[in-house]
Amino acid sequence: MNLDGLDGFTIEVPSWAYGNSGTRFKVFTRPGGPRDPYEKISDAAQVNRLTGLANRVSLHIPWDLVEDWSDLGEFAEKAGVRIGAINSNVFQDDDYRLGSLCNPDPAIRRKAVDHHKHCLDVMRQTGSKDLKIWLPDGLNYAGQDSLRGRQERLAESLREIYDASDDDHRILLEYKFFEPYFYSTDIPDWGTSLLHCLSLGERAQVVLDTGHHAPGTNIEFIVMQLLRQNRLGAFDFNSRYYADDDLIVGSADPFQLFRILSEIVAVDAHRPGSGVNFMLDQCHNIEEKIPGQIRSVLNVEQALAKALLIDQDALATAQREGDVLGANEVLMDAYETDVRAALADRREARGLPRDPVKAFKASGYAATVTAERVGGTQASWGA
Ligand code: AOS
Ligand code: ZN
Ligand code: ZN
Repeated sequence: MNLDGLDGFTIEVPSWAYGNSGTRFKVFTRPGGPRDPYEKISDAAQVNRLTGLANRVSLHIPWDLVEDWSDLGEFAEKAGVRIGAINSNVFQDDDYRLGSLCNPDPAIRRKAVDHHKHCLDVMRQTGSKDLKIWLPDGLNYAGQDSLRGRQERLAESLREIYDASDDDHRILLEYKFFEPYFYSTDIPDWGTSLLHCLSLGERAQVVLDTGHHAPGTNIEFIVMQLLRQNRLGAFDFNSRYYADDDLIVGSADPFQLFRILSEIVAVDAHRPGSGVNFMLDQCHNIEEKIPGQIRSVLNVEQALAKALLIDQDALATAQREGDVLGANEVLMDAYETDVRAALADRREARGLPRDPVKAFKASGYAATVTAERVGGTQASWGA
């Protein structure tokens, strides 16, 4: 089984996956939860240590504020990881009740643009190259604000952020069709995100969060289309049942994950340097967090391994000859192949544990940090 295509493939993990999280009704606390960004990075580093797959950690500003960014960067490197995308946050401030970059009040737009400029500064100090923007902006009622006016304000605000960024920075623009407002959101879909990116410039690219679509949406079509335009900047991988649940990627629909990664493999976008940042955007509310993240990166690796097994020549022949069932069979043959033993062998050959979840449990890390992390306040989804 040739899985060489996995060489160099990595996944970025989110700092917010390790802090306490929960539902709209209750945040659950776990013993040993991280109290600051350093401890979140230590937890994230466990995922990389045991899988060899997760060498970057996304940060969230202001949830992950520290006094000395280069110190945090050095700390991360000593732990074997580095700082990945910087996520702005314009959804936890009273000022943003009516929006941030689209707000009708120019003073609030100014504050939101300045926050993004601050994030660019954090990137300069941490060596991060990606500014990831997800906006909570939207409307609950028809007529509440001008749909068109908000797009103009958005374009203007994004322009200022883009122009303030460096030549080696990327602006990653995420879309979501609902929440926190429900009549409309200001970046509801990939088309809107892409239009803004196209007018900003080449360094602006779309983030596809797999949880942010209506049921039944053909996500792999969107992946293909963005790749065609060279504008797929990143994924936020997760799984959903009804809404943006941020559940473990590949847990609800592993076949969908395979289909998405098939489009990636078709144009070699899984290779390092392709420009697609494969990130997780997840919260582990009821399961253990570090093993949850380990499971997530392994699920992505497994789906990618299966996508790499697709016999592209046989597929192209069947498609050309109009062999409908034959073409589908080529895809299903790859998907149905059990790659677990081959992946375990591959890990072993690289000095990694065959079963990273089991190895984490045996490592005693959870007990050690529970003993160490006494006092202070644990970080929660948010701070
Ligand atoms: C929100 O629904 C988005 O998925 C964003 O990516 C958000 O920044 C992330 O969930 C962390 O809060
Ligand atoms: Zn997301
Ligand atoms: Zn989301």
